[in-house]
Order: sequence, then C-alpha cells, then structure tokens
Amino acid sequence: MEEMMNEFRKTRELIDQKLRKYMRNDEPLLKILIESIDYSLFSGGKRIRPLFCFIVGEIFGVPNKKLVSLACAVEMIHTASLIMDDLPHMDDADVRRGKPANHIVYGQDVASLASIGLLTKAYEVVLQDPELPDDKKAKVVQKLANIVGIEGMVGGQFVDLKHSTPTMEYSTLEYIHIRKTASLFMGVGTSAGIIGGASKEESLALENYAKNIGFAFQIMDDLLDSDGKPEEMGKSVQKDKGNFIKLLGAEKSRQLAEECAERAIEATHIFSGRNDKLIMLGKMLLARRN
Ligand code: GRG
Repeated sequence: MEEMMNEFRKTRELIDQKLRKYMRNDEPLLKILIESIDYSLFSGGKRIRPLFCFIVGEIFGVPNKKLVSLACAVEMIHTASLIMDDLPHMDDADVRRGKPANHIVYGQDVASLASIGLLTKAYEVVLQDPELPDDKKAKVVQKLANIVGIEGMVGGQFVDLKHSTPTMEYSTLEYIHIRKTASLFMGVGTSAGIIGGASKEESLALENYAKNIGFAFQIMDDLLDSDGKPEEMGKSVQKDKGNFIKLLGAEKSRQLAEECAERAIEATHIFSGRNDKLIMLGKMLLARRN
C-alpha cells in the first residue's frame, strides 16, 4: 500500500505539471477565464482517474509519457463535469473541494465557459499528442466522446436532474451512477487499453473492472456524504434527491460496494501476475475517507 501511495503522490505531481503546461495561455483578454479554469483544475482533486490510467498502462508495459495526455484529458473532463454539476440550474452546490464553487467566485457565465473550455481541451490534448499514432488517438477520442455524451455522463446527469427522487426505482439509480460516475472510469480503462494494445477480452475485462470500481466509488461517495458534514466533506451534501443510502440504507449500500469491489477484482484475473495494483486500487477506493 505504501508503494501505491508513493506512486499516487508522483502521479499527482506529474499531472499537475502537465496540466499547467497544457493550460498555459498568456492572452491578456482571457485572464479571468484561465484563472477560473485553474481555480478548479488545481484545487486539490485526488487525481484518482490518472492513477488508474497509469496502472492500466503498466499492465501493458506502456510508459507514462504515452499515457499522460489521456490522464490529463480525463482529469479535464472530470473537472469540467464538477464545474457544470455545481451550477445553480444543475445540482446547485456552493462548495466544492472545501472552497466556494467555481460559479460562486467567477459567476455562472464564466464557470459555464470554463467547463466547456476544459471539456474541449481534453479532446485537443489527446489529438495533438505526438507520442500516439493517429489510429489510436482517433479510437481514444471516440471512446471519450462516447462516455461523456448522451449515452454517458450527459445522459446520467439528465436522468439525475429529471428522474431522481428518494423513492425512485433502484434501476434508475443504477442507470444514473453507471453513467455519471462509472463511465469516466470505464473510459479511462478502455482508452488506456487501446493505447496499450489490449485484446478484445482484455478490453472487456478493463471495462468490467472500471464499471465496478466506479460504481463502488459512487456508493462510498454517498456513504461519506450521509455521514459527513459539508465542511468535513468539502462540498454541499444531503440534497433532496435519491441516493444509495436513501434507497438501500447504509449497511446494504456498503455491502453492495464490497460486492462491486469483489467483481472488479474477479475481472482482473485475465491479467494474473500483473493485476496487483488494480486490486490495491479497488481496496484503496473502498477505504477512502474523502
Ligand atoms: C463532462 C462537462 C461535462 C458534463 C457531463 C455535469 C455532468 C454532465 C455530469 C456530472 C457528473 C458528476 C459530477 C459525477 C460525480 C462523480 C464523483 C463521484 C465525483 C467525485 O470524484 P472525486 O472524489 O473528486 O475523484 P476529486 O475532488 O478528488 O477530484
């Protein structure tokens, strides 16, 4: 576990350094927009998705320099989604990562543009990466667009906004969180697999692993929200919407998260002998406190 924590710290440093490079923009007229993007991009995100990206890369012997554009792209997509999610016409949250949400500081107009700007940049950094061959870049961008779009995060957010209630069907809750949360993990796993030359079976295993850890991650998020106070959690919590705790109760939710983690671990057997970090990541996500 200590080795993993060290790797995690190094990943955060590398990602911060590369993100600063990708986001560098000296145009004076854009100063506030870039400031608003930086405000959210460098506000203490855990960088779990980039870590997952590098772990998958290692399985296929791919050096981090071939994965870093993808790792940064997913962090850009993730941050773009958080900025948008917090907006008043979405989840209407004032606090994110212990700080005022982007739109509270910069206004809704700037926050919306920061979100779209980051999302678009994500595709650009992959497409411009000289380390990757064109066919792989195209496949990765197609995968990312798919997991963000109507069948992915956008669809999940829509169903969350329009159909989430404390008494909704469990299948609706599942629909929402596979798309809002797990799909980005799925996009990371399969995209890193594309870069690593994964076979069809390996790609399916990565998708299955990612779906399960992403889902477990969301259940843990709900458990932490239900236990925590907003100031401890660093974000607004306890909104009048359905979540795992309201639908299943805390104990069953925890049990479900553990089952998902077990399913994730089973999915890694195809990588036997190279799957120790995937297993550790699953355990680490279940044990998380923030
Ligand atoms: C991609 C711009 C865009 C929109 C898609 C708004 C939207 C549609 C989707 C919202 C998705 C969302 C907010 C999901 C929540 C996922 C989640 C559990 C976030 C917390 O992740 P952590 O704990 O966050 O990794 P940190 O702060 O560590 O980065």
